[in-house]
Amino acid sequence: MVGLGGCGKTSLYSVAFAEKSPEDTKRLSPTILYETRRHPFLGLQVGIFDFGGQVQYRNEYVQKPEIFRGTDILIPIVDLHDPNKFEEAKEYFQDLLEIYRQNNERPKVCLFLHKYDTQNYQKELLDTNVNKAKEIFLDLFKDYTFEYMLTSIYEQDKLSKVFRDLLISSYSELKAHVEKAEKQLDEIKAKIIISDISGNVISHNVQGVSSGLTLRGDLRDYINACNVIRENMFMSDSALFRGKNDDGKEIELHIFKYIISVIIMKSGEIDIASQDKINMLLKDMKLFADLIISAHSD
Ligand SMILES: Nc1nc2c(ncn2[C@@H]2O[C@H](COP(=O)(O)OP(=O)(O)O)[C@@H](O)[C@H]2O)c(=O)[nH]1
Ligand SMILES: [Mg+2]
Repeated sequence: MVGLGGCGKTSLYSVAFAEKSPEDTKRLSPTILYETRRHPFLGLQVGIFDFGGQVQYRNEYVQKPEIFRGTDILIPIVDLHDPNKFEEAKEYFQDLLEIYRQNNERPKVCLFLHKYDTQNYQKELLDTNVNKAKEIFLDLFKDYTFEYMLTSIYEQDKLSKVFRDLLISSYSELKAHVEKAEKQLDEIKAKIIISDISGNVISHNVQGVSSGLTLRGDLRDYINACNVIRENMFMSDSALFRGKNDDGKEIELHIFKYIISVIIMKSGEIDIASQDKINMLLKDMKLFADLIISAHSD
């Protein structure tokens, strides 16, 4: 993630990956030089580099092209609330592209036209700025695999999906699976959460179980505990855990290939059609886990 100081890099990270609310970001101080974080996702360690965009730091790391080596996905960020800085941002991105040229690398580029919201900002101005930004930035990355998004930390669910899709985009077959699962979830009359073993939510049909990509703490702990039992007691790569009470409430946790977890919550008997769909979903998630494992070994 790269962009001028104050464009929203640290906020994006905090809201999507670190369980912060959009309000929490108002107290952030500008990133100095650069910050790196590691985030487990689908069994890989994803490195997230938040490059401070203030001019004194920018000059420093533009002179160290090696910092940028090995980028898979570059996310240039433009602050839509600050159109007077568009030209400066453009120059900065051009400097970066020059570095990638020198490094002989061509990361996939996903431009965020960011702060696409009307928090302390006028709607009419926002639309004007989007048009202006498109004119300035869209052809800058024409030699790259490129897409752009309108993003805002105030749309946390949408933002999590943007990051989720970016993170799985390197596994070509996975996206179709995720989309299929999402459709299946809509049709099932039980609460279902699909996540990875570290608690990154991939898809769900329950409100309020995640903050950004991160699953609620109690369920995360549950997955974690079951995963340890899977490993130490069952010594197999997949396992099923179940809990229920006298009122007919039930929770099921499936672990597939030590990487994917599916939680199913029922509040009583469910109809046969839904149960069939659940069985299909589980089969599909098993396949999904297999795909991830084989992608890793590639
Ligand atoms: N309205 C709005 N403000 C945002 C958004 N993202 C970040 N901000 C605010 O922009 C300011 C600077 O954000 P910060 O993440 O520190 O920028 P950085 O220097 O690029 O890391 C903070 O006050 C954030 O609350 C957004 O999507 N919409
Ligand atoms: Mg910052």
